[in-house]
Amino acid sequence: MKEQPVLVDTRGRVGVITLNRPQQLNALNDALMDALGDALLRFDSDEAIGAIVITGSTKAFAAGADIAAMADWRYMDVYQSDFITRNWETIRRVRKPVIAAVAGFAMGGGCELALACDIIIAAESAKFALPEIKLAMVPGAGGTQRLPRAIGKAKAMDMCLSARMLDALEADRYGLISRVVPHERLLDETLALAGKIAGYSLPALMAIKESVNRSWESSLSEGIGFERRQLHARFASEDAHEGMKAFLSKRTPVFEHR
Ligand code: CO8
Repeated sequence: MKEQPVLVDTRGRVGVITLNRPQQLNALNDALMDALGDALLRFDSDEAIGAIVITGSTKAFAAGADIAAMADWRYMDVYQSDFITRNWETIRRVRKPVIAAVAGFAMGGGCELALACDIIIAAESAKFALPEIKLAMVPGAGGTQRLPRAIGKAKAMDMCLSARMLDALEADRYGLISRVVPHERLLDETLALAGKIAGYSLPALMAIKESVNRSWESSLSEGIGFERRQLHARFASEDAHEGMKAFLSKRTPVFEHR
């Protein structure tokens, strides 16, 4: 039977997507990226799902774009197939929280995929690099844009120009990731976090995600204005009234995700 490039599973309100090309260290080819995009959009439109986890194997989250697939491509191949935009950008359309659970190598496009997620949980074994320069390539899936926003220009330039690899503790210190956990606890800790997030009111989560992302792309006053509208809109939410009333009557809120 043909191997599936991604495996899809659900744990309560959490959708779990596992990159599944272990022999190639989850190198990202078109089939994998198309399947990842499909799985993300399916979970995003599934009312029973409140958060999404993307993970890889114990050795690699993903070692980058598939070099074997790319080696013979020419300009017209990538231009006409709309390489990157066609399937790499799908993750930007997802409105629910997406958490990357990273063990082992997150390199090149694999590091960029993690950077496109909302939260990155790294095992102590995680290693992050944008080594495209070694191939005379450039990070082309958002690396030169998201990395400096995440860790600042000085560290980002160092990583992009020298191919410097960061271990999990360095990545944590520089703000590239959200948390470091023991290697063997990666999935349990990530699923616990994702489950907790998925239990909150989904429209509130979506509003927060949209608002934080807006902070990357707007001036402070535009961002504050956008946030204000999100705040006002909360008063149209049944969950917000339930959350506040439950607090006042010292009971656990029951959210209907409305
Ligand atoms: N593409 C294709 N195959 C890969 C890749 C990859 N990115 N990475 C590893 N593999 C394959 C190896 O060729 C090897 O295959 P085989 O067993 O058939 O020889 C297998 O996976 C295991 O790899 P190694 O034997 O090399 O394992 P090591 O533990 O010795 O080394 C490393 C692990 C350090 C991760 C090493 O494999 C490595 O350096 N890989 C390449 C990393 C890299 O350069 N990534 C950037 C790729 S370019 C990129 O992402 C461009 C992004 C820009 C646009 C984004 C969309 C494409």
